[in-house]
Amino acid sequence: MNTLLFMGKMDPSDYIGFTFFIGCMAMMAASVFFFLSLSQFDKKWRTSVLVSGIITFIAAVHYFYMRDYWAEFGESPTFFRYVDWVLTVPLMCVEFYLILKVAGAKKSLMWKLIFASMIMLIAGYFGEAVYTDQSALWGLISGLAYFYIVYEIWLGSAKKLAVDAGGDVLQAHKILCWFVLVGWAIYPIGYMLGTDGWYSSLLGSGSVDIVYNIADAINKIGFGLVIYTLAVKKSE
Ligand SMILES: *C/C=C(C)/C=C/C=C(C)/C=C/C1=C(C)CCCC1(C)C
Repeated sequence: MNTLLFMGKMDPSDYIGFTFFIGCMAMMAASVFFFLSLSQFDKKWRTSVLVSGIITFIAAVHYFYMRDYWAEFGESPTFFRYVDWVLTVPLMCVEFYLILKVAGAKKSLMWKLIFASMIMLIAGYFGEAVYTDQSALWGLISGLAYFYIVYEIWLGSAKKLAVDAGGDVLQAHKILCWFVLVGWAIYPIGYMLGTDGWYSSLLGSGSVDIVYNIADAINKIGFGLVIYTLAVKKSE
């Protein structure tokens, strides 16, 4: 069957399928919102909002496929999920760089964050899809890369730049830092619900997808709105 045209039957009690559907719509709506707002910003801030729109747009396309995959197979679309993340999470790292450029952020900061995010995601994919009997180990490696990102933006060079920039940029940076510390921390919970490890006796197992879908909506759209708000303030 042509997956592009296939419309899976929706079971009314399939609440996981429902979150895939809503996720798809929310990401599409957010993209339209970000794209159509572009002309109101000063040139300097347009790129940041454009990247927010690209992030939600990439997610919308993946949600379209994931929704379909879920409807057809009733399984977690782990592959599409990670392809989505591998594209969108580095773009979120780019956002940190873009807003801190006013304080003289160097590309090396961006590459450091991107590199750590790739380690985080590749290790996560290994643990969730490839070496599933070593999920806890790969989860740990992924978690270390995650904590490196948290360190870099909360206390490291990114923090220093944000303080130098001050004002609206510092405020936006702080909110984005909270997104990474709290919003991103939802993902390892999903991972632990979906894989076996020492944590299984504590958490049991549950739906990875519902956790990931909620986390994506918060992080991709919320993150984008913080950037949007900053751009609005700076373009006044
Ligand atoms: C839009 C998608 C986003 C912001 C995805 C973020 C994903 C993570 C922060 C994933 C983190 C993981 C760990 C820290 C350990 C377990 C494996 C992962 C990949 C779920």
